[in-house]
Amino acid sequence: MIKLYGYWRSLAAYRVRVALNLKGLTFTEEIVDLATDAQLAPAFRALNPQGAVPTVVIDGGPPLTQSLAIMELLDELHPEPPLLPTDPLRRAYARSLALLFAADHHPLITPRVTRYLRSNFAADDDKQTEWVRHWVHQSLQEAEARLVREHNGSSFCHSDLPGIADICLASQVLGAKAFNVDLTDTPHVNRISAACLANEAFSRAHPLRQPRV
Ligand SMILES: N[C@@H](CCC(=O)N[C@@H](CS)C(=O)NCC(=O)O)C(=O)O
Repeated sequence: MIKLYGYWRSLAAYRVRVALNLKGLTFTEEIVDLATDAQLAPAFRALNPQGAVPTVVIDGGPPLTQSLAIMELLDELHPEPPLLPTDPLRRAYARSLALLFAADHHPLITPRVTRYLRSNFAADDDKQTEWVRHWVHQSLQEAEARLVREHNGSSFCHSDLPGIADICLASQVLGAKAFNVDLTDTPHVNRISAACLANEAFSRAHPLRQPRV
């Protein structure tokens, strides 16, 4: 039995939901209400000291954190359909693009960062929105430049199957849409994100299709 601790609008939890759906795995999701800082409660921090979702428990085993590590574990435990291309160079491209989003850009827009901007730098709602838009747009422009160079005409970023790079890209585009970021300058990103959203595994995981409480 797979238990996901997540939250409807968490982009990182969305990634894990998509990966679970792509693998055809059944899971239950327990809501950690980020709106009320439930992630900071001692009971949840006992599961994930970072105080962040996603956190996954498989068959009552140890809690697993970090969406990329969780997705790669799922891929190793359930190899079909693969979440990484078979060609070593394309695997490296896929991991690198996934990290661009999950390691470098998405962390900048998490609640802990915007909370700190508010409490320590007097950033009001407008300033926080400007901050989020800036980093989300920059990440997608950087991905666009990468795809111009790396894309080989496949349906998704690096292959004809959606994988970790596509999942991370789709999550960041959801963030962009939520903050009304103008994406007219990222056509490759937009085409791949549309291909992802047309896939049932992605649409079922969509934030707006999740329970909120
Ligand atoms: N790099 C982590 C990010 C985890 C993360 O920051 N999750 C956010 C929601 S998308 C969270 O729970 N944040 C709580 C907070 O910032 O207080 C991953 O990919 O799993």
